[in-house]
Amino acid sequence: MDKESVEQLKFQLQQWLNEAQQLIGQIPPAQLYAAIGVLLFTSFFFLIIRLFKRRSFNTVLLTGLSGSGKTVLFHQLRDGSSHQGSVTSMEPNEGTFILHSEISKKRKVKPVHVVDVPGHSRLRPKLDEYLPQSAGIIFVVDAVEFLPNVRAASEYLYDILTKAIVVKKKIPILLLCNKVDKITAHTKDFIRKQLEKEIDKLRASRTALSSADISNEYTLGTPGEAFAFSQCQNKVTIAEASGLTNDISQLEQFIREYVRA
Ligand SMILES: Nc1nc2c(ncn2[C@@H]2O[C@H](COP(=O)(O)OP(=O)(O)OP(=O)(O)O)[C@@H](O)[C@H]2O)c(=O)[nH]1
Ligand SMILES: [Mg+2]
Repeated sequence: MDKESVEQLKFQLQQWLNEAQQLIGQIPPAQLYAAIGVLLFTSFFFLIIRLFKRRSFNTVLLTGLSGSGKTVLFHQLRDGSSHQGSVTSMEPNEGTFILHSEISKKRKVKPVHVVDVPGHSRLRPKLDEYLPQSAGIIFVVDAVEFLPNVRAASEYLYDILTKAIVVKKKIPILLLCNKVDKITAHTKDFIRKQLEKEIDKLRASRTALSSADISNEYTLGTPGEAFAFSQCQNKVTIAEASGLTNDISQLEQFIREYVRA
């Protein structure tokens, strides 16, 4: 670019600037301020929307003791069939998909990120990796082999309910009584009451352990009252399912309540 064309460009720019100044001068100040106000307001509005959007997570976690049926449920949610459910999982199963029952729907639905965290105690810490972005936790309970495992299930549930992130973010929890296809399955009311009773006992013993054990950062329930899930800060609901016979509508309902389609 030679010197002349630079000069020309400068001149042109100066002219445009003058014109713009004149134009702005012609606008009444009130109108100008209003325009700036609207501009600021809309940018602010979009910023807020973006922030909220980022907060709406689509991860749900399947947790619970080994053998409760998480992997079968995972496959039912994804494929509508129960294959690969009979071996103990050695690592988390995860996938982002549209629920199988929603595939035929005409309108577009938001995919769900489902993580099946194995119940083996060595693999449970994996749960912590997924908690920060989870929209809900499904705690699967074997409704048939319930009584022999009530203590272990309550301990695991107690650990989840007292995790700082679960309490602070008020992550909703679904207690899912699975295997109701079997006539020997216990009712969800019975299971809820037994879990509450067992957690009440745990609370007493763990509080007595004193502050030396700080792995559980929050105390559960209302002091001086028998423990009930209704005392939890986060919403705890109870439902039934049978992964084997694909009776999972209550589970899907919970998922869609917290991961909007
Ligand atoms: N009757 C009945 N059996 C079921 C049902 N769901 C799972 N099972 C059986 O329970 C056993 C364990 O199921 P899994 O899905 O592998 O259990 P899991 O919770 O993934 O276990 P881990 O991976 O060890 O944590 C399998 O033999 C399943 O066939 C059900 O709804 N009804
Ligand atoms: Mg499994």
